[in-house]
Amino acid sequence: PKTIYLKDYQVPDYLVKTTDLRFEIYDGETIVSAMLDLYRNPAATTAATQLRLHGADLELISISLDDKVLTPADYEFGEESLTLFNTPETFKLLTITKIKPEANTSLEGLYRSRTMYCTQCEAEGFRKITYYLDRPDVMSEFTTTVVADKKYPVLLSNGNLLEQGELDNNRHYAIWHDPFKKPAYLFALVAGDLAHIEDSFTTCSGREVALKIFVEPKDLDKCDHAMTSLKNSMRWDEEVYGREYDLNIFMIVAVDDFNMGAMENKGLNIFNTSCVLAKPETTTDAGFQRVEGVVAHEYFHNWSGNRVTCRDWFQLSLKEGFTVYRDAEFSADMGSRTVKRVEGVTLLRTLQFAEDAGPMAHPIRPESYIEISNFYTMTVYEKGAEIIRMLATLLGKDNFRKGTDLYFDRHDGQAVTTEDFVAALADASGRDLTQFKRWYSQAGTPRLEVTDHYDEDAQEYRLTFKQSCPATPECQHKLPFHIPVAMGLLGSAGDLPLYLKDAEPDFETSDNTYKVLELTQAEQSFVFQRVQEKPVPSLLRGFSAPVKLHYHYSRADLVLLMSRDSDGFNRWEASQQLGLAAIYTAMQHYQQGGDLSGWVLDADLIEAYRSVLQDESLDQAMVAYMLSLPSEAYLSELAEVVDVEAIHYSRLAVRKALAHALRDEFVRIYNAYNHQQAYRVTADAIASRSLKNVALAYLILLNDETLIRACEQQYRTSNNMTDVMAALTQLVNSESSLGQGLAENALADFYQRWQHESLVVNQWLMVQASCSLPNTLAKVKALLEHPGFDGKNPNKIRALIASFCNSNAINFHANAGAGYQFLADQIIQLNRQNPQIASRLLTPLTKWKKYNSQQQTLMKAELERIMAEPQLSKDVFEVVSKSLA
Ligand code: HT7
Ligand code: ZN
Repeated sequence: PKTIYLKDYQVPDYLVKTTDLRFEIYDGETIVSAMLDLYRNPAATTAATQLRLHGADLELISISLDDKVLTPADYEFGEESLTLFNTPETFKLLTITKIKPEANTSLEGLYRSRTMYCTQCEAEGFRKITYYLDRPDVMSEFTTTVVADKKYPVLLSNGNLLEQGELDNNRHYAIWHDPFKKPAYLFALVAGDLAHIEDSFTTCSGREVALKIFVEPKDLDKCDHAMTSLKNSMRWDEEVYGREYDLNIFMIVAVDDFNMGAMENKGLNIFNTSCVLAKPETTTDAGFQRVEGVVAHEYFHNWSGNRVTCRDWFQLSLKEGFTVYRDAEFSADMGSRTVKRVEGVTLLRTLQFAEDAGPMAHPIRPESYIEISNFYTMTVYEKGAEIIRMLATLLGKDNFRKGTDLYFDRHDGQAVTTEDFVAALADASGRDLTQFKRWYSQAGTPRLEVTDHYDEDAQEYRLTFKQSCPATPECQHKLPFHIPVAMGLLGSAGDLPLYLKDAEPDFETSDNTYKVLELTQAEQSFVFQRVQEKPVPSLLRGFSAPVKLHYHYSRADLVLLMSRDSDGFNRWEASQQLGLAAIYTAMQHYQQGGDLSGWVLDADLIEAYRSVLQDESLDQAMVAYMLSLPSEAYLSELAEVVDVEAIHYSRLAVRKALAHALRDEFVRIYNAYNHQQAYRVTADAIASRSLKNVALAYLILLNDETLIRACEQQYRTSNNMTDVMAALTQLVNSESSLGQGLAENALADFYQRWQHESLVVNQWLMVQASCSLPNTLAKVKALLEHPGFDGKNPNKIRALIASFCNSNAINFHANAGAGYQFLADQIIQLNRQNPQIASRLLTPLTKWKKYNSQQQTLMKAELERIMAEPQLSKDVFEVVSKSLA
């Protein structure tokens, strides 16, 4: 397969003024007529006389240019292309093609999901619908006619509805017009027998917008949360970014078969059901929060992505990084800012840092790709959002807003680059962001080594930062990054005032206990004056940059930070550092052949955790997070060589030790919050449930009959899925025979009760696939044959196969490679059926270099087996070949 390079970018030879589409949907096939009004691009360097259109899996029925029917002499088919010869300066091109949505298992282009037809065109799916210039810098005004049998009463496309009516043969039609020029990847169409809820929103300029959420009729009772989230998002974008919605109608459609979370098609967002449906009985708190976040994310794309789009797919982070930043800030404003930051950083530090250290590492603006679908990554999305966050930190609130205003004004209706984005921010703020742009072109996670020196006589405190960045596939030697380090200094009584030597007085903030230091060199020092005691530095507050920070904190320092830091994020971070140290001590013991049963922790450590439990000033959600030890995934990311068993058993031993030592506190907390109340989805209510369930997870480790029965009672009597799933998870993972017996009954009961709710069945699959007890692989294999599983549905594949391989290290890496072989078999099967999903499943195998030599050999052998498959998709080929390189 061919590699595409950013350096080879060329403007398109032709542009499309208008695109008129007509879809005739019949059982088994759809006829697509496309009338394109084309003109030579005035910006092209030479006057082209050929037009190369993209097209894949299409049957061409006819093609005419300015009413003249073309013959095969006038054109040529290539791989995914159709080239027309002797094309004039301007012309109208009419193509008629036949496609087969029912046979489309890739879920790109037009396909059938259960009872409806729907589309997914990003990134390059439109070429599976008709021949087109399927690239984001070709923007056109679309009019779409959808014709179908009346058994599909709802016919939708982008923009505003122009007309609808009846036709012969029990058929009907709808015509939609989108007045905003858009690239083909934002095209959407839906036809189905759908129910909807409806609301309206009055924009800041007083325009009335109809809001509709379409779902299968059985799901109509699960749309309210998405609607509330949508209205909150619309208001927030007006207030925080000055962005108003622009069409008369905004629609969301929920689809059960979907490769990703959702898609921001202009005026017609299409959502994975898992990201739009929610009600307390079927959806966990995390599910509710996901709906809120994804609804906001897709809505925010209307400006950051649709009105201003990407010039080419190398610029993907222009819209995705920025929009993730916007949705994270929205969620922070809707709930608890610190909690949202802890969750965001946890995701980044486990999954994105691992990606940045592996064979698929790439800068947020990659230089090359084989298959662009492989670059919808944690790096482009999550690290991309961190880059925007750093810009916001460096510019300050007002300048950042001036910058985004300028960006939207300057580039409305255009397809632009990340350079254009940074230029707008630089121009609006007057800041030089030249060095900052290295974040766009250099991959890898920078490492910050921090040392300090306190001069008691001079009352001066010096902090020295050394930055470095490991080599990544595209670059061996990195230039220093521009890194904002938000910080403060703690004395025995809390935050100290900061007097930075040689610094300009800080006009922007009245808070003199908080500073943003700007690192631009490989090594840099900062001296603070009038420091009356040796301080403990609170560094990288709010995780102000996506780096790995190393400073040698003593346990006493961490206890101080955990209890006194004014920065909530760093309080949590200190708790994690304490937890890490405790796990490392146990790991050392285990790796030297020691026994971890009855493992105990130092008394001062126990007291530190006890004080968190007793700290009334803390948000309960933060208490829950501070008591949760670093995950196995994070421990693996930090390890040079991952010792799967040592990580699993040491972490478990520390958890058991905490459970024994703090039993009374956990019981008190569990009882205090375990009362049936009407379910509410407020931040406070979510926090209480989360803390109670963290306490339960500790208590269940004690293997105490009363506590196990309490857990089972919680499973049976709770009125919401959060508490039901929390209890079920603990029973399923319980090592006691009582717990195992109760788990078996509960699992049977759960399926019996929820078998008709596909999303709930997915949670049932997930809890079993993630069980850390032995023999889980056999259970997972058996579940592949269960009626609750469907090998064509991405959500089911993620729930069962991906959960086992990504969230169950102790089982995935056990049994002499049986887990690896299982995964490779699944990937080989999916390679042709759904290449995007097959490729995404590969991730755990790509990490083979981080394991011991025996595991390496076994994992590599499976990658080689996949590589030897005939007809490997571009998606799978790219990831496997880069992993083996
Ligand atoms: N912009 C959307 C990307 C997306 C996608 C990409 C590849 C294949 C399938 C896909 N479905 C949606 C989602 C978003 O980030 O908003
Ligand atoms: Zn997005």
